[in-house]
Amino acid sequence: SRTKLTYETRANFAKNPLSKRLFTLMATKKTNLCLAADLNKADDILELANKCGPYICMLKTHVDIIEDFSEGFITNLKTVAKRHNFLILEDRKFADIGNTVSQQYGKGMYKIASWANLVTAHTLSGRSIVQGLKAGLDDNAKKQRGVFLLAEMSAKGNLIDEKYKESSNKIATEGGDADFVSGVVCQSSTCFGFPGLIQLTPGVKIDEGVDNLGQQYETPEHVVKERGADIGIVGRGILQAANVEKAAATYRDRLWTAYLERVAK
Ligand code: 5BU
Repeated sequence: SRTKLTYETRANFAKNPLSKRLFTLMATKKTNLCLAADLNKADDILELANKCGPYICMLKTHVDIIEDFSEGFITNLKTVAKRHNFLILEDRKFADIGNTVSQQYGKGMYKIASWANLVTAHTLSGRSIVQGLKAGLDDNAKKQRGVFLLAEMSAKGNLIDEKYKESSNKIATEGGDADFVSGVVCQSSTCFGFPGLIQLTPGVKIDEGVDNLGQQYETPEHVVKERGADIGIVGRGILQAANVEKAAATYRDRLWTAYLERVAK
């Protein structure tokens, strides 16, 4: 199964240039940690990214929770991403018809398509969600962008069932637009089988458990070895630590060791 293959090997299966790039980045930088930078001030995000940059393969943003967003913030974030060699994932969770998604992606205040290497999208509206994202990009830009499709969520009581999960997998792997899909956001190794896609799994914390708004956590070892995560997303596990840099290093070590143990013969 895909979970026994190394990231180097899986890079060769990737149809989307960004998943190939991300697999390779993970293998060379030796990290499968994605940091969820859920902070409300631009400078705080930049400071966090600078401190934790050496330990992460990707920084995940929710650009709509930033109170002082500016183009300058994006310029600085891109500089930090280049300095520390990580990709930027805007967790926008697009969910509308293609024509609207195309505008939400490229236009408005945030112009997400101009800076986010990767974005997330729900599959609720079907294949046209991927087509909508691609529609606003020129041929060159299409090769430098990708989407993670949601096939499962970590929230308690979420409405996603087996059939929805299977249909999401089909959108991610079949048809002419699958080359724009970098991976799947999900909670289990049965979400998809194609080794060229990346499994992104949120809900990761050393102290497993729940928060008071429905979030459910599992340990780094559990998500990588039992749930098939290729990349673990960690937010508050790092953000609320007394020393964020140390916490990032710890999560990196534990996620990476779990991956090495998973692929060991
Ligand atoms: P936390 O602080 O580690 O709980 O943050 C988790 C992040 O992952 C947060 O930014 C969520 O928006 C995101 N997330 C999630 O928690 N669960 C999901 O199923 C999806 C995204 Br999809």
